[in-house]
Amino acid sequence: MPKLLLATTNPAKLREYLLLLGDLPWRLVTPAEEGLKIVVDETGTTLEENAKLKASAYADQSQLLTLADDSGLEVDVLGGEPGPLSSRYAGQGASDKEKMALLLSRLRGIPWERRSACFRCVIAIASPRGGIELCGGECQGAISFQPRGGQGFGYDPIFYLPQRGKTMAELSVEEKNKLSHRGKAAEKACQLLREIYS
Ligand code: ITT
Repeated sequence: MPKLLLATTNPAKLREYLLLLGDLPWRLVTPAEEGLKIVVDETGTTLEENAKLKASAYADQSQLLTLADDSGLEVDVLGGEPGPLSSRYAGQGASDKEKMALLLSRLRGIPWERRSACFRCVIAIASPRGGIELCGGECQGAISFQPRGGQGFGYDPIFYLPQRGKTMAELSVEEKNKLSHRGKAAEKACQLLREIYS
């Protein structure tokens, strides 16, 4: 089976992708397994630009078909912040706890009806020959008043899903994959991969 490189440094994201893409006729490999140590400067201003930067940097280095994503949380009352800056929201190296605390402090006093938010994920699939394809997915929800749940990563404990009556961090990885922004983008990525690259 040919290899497909999952170009992420985030172990929780990787875990989600191993399940989401597990049925594809590619052997899923990680940067660590391929001995790759790349730092990609996410200098783009959009998720699309940053997803492309990551996927093409890893595809160049590895010479493998490569999938990367850039994802983020958009909070309506904050004009779409933190958006592409989601991972660096409370400064480079800040913990998930610090990022959530900062976001909750920015939303202090904002009532439930105005706490709507959306997780977005853009996947880029880059071929070592230079071709690149994009697809995306979204998940609507609201920012809760305090964290709840111990699964997932990032902002999951404060991302409330009204249709489930739970935060994203109260779902198992399988349940999260069924409704998440990444799950929806990965479904399209699977179709693209089967159509274009098999
Ligand atoms: P890679 O770039 O190496 O893949 P990363 O964690 O830095 O890892 P991003 O640049 O895409 O990934 O940053 C996205 C940030 O947005 C992530 O660190 C979380 O804080 C947040 N985020 C994205 N998807 C999320 C999800 O499914 N659940 C919770 N938070 C998420």
